[in-house]
Amino acid sequence: MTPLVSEAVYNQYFNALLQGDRARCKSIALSLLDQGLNILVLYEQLFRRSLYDIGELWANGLISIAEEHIATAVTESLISQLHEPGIANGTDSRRVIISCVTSDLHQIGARMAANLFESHGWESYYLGANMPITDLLDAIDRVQPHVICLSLALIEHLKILAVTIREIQLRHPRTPIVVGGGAFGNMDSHDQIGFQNVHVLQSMIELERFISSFGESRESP
Ligand code: B12
Repeated sequence: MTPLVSEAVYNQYFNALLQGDRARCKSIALSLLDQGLNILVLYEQLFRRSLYDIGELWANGLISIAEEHIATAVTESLISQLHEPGIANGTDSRRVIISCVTSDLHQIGARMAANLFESHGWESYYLGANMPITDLLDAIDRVQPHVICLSLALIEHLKILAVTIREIQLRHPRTPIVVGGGAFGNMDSHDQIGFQNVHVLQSMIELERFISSFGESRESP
């Protein structure tokens, strides 16, 4: 994706984030939206990029866990403050369940996905981090979603993902499953992970394309 947030603006934002300066981060984000940038650009080029950079600093021992936690909290608060839900279309609304897999605590990508569906008028049921499989299955039975999204940051959790998908597909073989998160690294979106009806998507831009092309003709689950 062509960078639309300049290096200078990114650096200002990143420095403010490192200092935990939420007000400054918010004002930079708002001014980008005022300039007409799509929220997805902020998701990718501001929030994702800065948290990846924070992750590198943390992994190299250059910032403390506290600084990482503050940056994460600032980002989560901005994502929620800047979110503008679309209008769900009553009983005809499409429903989506979004969840992290069991044991995975990285929930920001999942939150972005939930917001994105909502801004397209879907009813999104966001289950958050570290979701036990049995409770996820119960929620799916109850909500009967048109799409199920799963997120995971850690490669170690790919086995849990496989178990989760298998369990879901035993009960709901026709419901499309979308998976994403840092665990997929540079995997191409067209790569298969060995399951039918499972889409691997790398970013919110790709998810937006998926949502936009989700066929009118699809039947309800
Ligand atoms: C914040 C953070 C945490 C927080 C998370 C809190 C929270 N509220 O989410 C906490 C402190 C809990 C945490 C814990 C750990 N973390 Co951590 N964490 C991060 C950090 C800095 C940012 C994560 C983030 O939000 N990124 C921004 C989001 C937007 O990016 P994203 O998740 O990739 O999502 C994008 C895409 O992947 C995609 N996407 C994501 N989900 C979905 C879902 C769908 C359906 C779709 C379509 C797309 C999609 O769209 C998003 C936008 O583009 C990352 C650094 C990094 N590179 O991400 C490390 C990182 C992921 N963590 C790491 C590690 C090692 C850990 C710990 C093991 C540390 C420890 N020793 O305890 C634990 C593991 C906890 C667990 N069991 O899950 C490593 C993982 C290395 C690896 N194995 O691959 C990283 C990469 C840091 C690093 N550079 O080493 N972490």
